[in-house]
Amino acid sequence: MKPLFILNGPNLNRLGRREPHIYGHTTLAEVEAMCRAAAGDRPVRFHQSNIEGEIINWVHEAIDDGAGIIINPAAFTFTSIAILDSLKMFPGPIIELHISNIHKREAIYHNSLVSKVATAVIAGLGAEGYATAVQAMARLITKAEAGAA
Ligand code: CA2
Repeated sequence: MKPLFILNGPNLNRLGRREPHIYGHTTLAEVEAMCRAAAGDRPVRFHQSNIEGEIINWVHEAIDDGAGIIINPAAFTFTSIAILDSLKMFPGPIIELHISNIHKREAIYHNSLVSKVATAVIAGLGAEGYATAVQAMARLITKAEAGAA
């Protein structure tokens, strides 16, 4: 079974330790455990980086080998044409995920580049949004695989 890639952008390694009124108290390690439980038998490649190029390299791995991508690009959401270009090459489903509701926040958080290529966007469900994304992704992968058959 092809793996599900769950990619996390800059500063999310600090999750649960800063600004809990926006991002909650759940740590990224707890998010990872939640995702693995929600994915069941499907292998999960869960990564976080503060470096744009590392995220792009994981998208390239997913292009070669992945069933789907869930990505919280954090601040790169609004700045990275390079991540956008890499995601354009991925043939499967992509879910863009944000812990907070970016549309309720300051204007700098409103214009997502990644949304232009995402199959779906989840924002504002807190850390539980990751489990919701994994469940939704299972259905998207089933549909994509049925379409490809
Ligand atoms: O809500 C999200 O998941 C965001 O992607 C988080 C990004 C922000 O730039 C996006 O607009 C929305 C920021 C992540 C910062 O990471 C922190 C982690 C722990 C504590 C504080 C910030």
